[in-house]
Amino acid sequence: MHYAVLLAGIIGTANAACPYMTGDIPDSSNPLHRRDNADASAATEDFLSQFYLNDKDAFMTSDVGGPIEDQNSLSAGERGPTLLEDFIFRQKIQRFDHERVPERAVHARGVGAHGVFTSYGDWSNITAASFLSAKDKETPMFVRFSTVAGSRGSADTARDVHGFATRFYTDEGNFDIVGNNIPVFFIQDAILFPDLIHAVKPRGDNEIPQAATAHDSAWDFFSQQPSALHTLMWAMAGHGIPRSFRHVDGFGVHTYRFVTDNGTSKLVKFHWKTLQGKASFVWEEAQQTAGKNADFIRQDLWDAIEAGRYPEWELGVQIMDEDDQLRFGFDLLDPTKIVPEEYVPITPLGKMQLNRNPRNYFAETEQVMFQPGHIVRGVDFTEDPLLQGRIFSYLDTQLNRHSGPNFEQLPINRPRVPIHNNNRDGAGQMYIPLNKDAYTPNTPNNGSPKQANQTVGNGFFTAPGRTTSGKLVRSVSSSFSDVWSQPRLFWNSLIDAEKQFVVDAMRFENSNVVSQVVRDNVILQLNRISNDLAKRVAEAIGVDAPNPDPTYYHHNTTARIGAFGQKLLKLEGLKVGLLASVDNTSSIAQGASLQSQLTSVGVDVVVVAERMADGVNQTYSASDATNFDAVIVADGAQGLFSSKSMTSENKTYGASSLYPAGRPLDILLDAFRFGKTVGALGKGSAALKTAQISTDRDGVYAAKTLGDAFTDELKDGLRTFKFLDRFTLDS
Ligand code: HDE
Repeated sequence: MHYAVLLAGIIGTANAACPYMTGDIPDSSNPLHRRDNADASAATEDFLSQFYLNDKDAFMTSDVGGPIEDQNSLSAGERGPTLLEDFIFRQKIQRFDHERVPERAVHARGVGAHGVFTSYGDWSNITAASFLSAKDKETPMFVRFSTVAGSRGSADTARDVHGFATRFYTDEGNFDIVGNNIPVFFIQDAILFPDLIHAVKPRGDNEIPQAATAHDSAWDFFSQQPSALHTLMWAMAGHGIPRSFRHVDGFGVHTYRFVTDNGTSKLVKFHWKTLQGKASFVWEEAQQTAGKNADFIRQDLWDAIEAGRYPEWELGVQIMDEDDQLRFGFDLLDPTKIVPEEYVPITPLGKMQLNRNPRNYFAETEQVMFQPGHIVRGVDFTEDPLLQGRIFSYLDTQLNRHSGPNFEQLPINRPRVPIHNNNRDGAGQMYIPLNKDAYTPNTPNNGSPKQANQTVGNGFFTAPGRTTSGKLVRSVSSSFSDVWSQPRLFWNSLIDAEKQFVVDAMRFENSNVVSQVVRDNVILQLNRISNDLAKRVAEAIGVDAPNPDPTYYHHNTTARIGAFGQKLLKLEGLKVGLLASVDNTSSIAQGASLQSQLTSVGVDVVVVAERMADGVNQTYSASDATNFDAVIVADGAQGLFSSKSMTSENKTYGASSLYPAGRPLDILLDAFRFGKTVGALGKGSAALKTAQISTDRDGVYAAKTLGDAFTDELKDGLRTFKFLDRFTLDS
């Protein structure tokens, strides 16, 4: 039924000559068809606005355009039964009953945004892809970030791999890089995907636990299918709980091919590097956030874009020769492997900026249908068996979600170029094809639509040099068999605090595993990566410390692999909580002064007090350390932090009954223990004393008055983001 709404939207717009509806030849004056320097943002607006349905000052109609005069159902007499004849009632209820489409089988929880890709140069020496054909060439984009395991209503901060799906609406059709924020995957053969997902998803009988891997079946699978170990290490190390989507890198995971116009091919790995810098939560913080604001991460992206703080990523590729497939000691077709940047550096190709929120979540974010099979000329697949399976799966799942093959005609999926082929009919067909002879070859239409390679010589997708031969086998390639050396490379490359986070995460997850056999198997596998890791996890989960199993042990390391320990590149969209008191107006006024010093770096100050008042943005009743990236106690608010206010002898449970007992002190303490910057102004430093937080510690700042010195320290603290010395390491 939603097609009817779309049609109504189209009919209601002025752009009756839209080339997408008529199939006209591209018009070079149309920004959507300009070959270079197109204003891609305007192009998105131009394109999507054809489909906007604006109800302003309109009278209500039924789906077929008749007027609806009231909202009462038709009954036989004032107190009589509702009549079947009431088509208005039936249509309204029926439409409501059909509002949902099946949520995605995986990656159900997500958030989308529009953006623009700008090429840094003319890359025709490595690819014929037209969006990379000229310096400054702009291409409209849509991106959807997601978690994997949780259902559509699950919390954003569940520990998980995160989807990073990007679509380029290029002038030669849609190109999707459907990637993740972790550069490797759990399995090597697509046929195991249902097993992986069934193991990770909630139990079959009681549907517990939601959006979590801390249960028997997940760890049973991970420990019996050790190809999962590498991805698991990344997820446990902090990449599984990012601070926001703005702060994650993205990866194409598989090796792909780039093909030039003359048919030369190279192997490439896609990388999206965040230009905000990487930032992750710590586990207790992520858990607390899930309860306090399950929408934390989608809200972060939405708010940043609404405020004009457009997040950016650089698209780069590692470029390798066809002959390099086995050169690095592992197989480039194996999706459980990274190519260390020391072996092959990343060549930056261009930049993506996300600059526009969707106008309607369902129509855009829910209906966007990414597919690894959406490639453009100049990009080709490889024989990676995971990728090969994905090319089938995504199309199949879209058919299920949208009950037919015409989902590519939905506004968010529609290529921004005219479509001409002999595909016909199906549920919800939106075009009225004028060609009555839908076959090739044909004479009535002079052979139209013509095959591209017969006309412009640029028709091929498949790299002309690709060959394949071999016996039919059902087996994993022997070149895929070492699944322990790279998890060890990852472990070796972490800083101590990150290693501790891995250990803590595995202790947490396996403490929830009931089966002793599964826990034993987990330690057996971890011990193939590192005896240190295995012993530390074993100690907490009732497994004997194992002796070293050194077959895959080595001392190699690689750079830039962790989620922590690197300074942020931008502070935009971070929040500082200023803990103030309505009883001291000057404490509240410090909010405006602090804000004026932080506006230039895009940081927001949130003034917290006992109740809403002038200059107060949030109450203690609604606040929590998870709301802020740094917490500062204002001069004059120290009275709210007396330890006495924590005792039950005080019948008011704290200085005020307006918020839970001890809340201001909890905010300060939690911020400190989550590794955040904390500080105090003037007499506010008494609060630090009460909390026993020493100003000698890194990331703890106290100043008599608010001035440049203090805000510089605060900014530096925010850039550090997490003070890792706050976390206790195993000795
Ligand atoms: Fe997916 N995956 N996947 N996946 N995947 C889906 O497609 C699948 C894999 C990824 O925001 C589904 O439209 C198989 C790797 C993202 O809309 C489904 C295999 C990577 C998204 C599917 C994989 C991903 C999906 C569910 C193993 C990173 C969300 C709904 C062969 C490179 C896209 C849908 C969005 C979604 C199948 C493995 C990323 C069922 C069979 C590896 C980001 O088709």
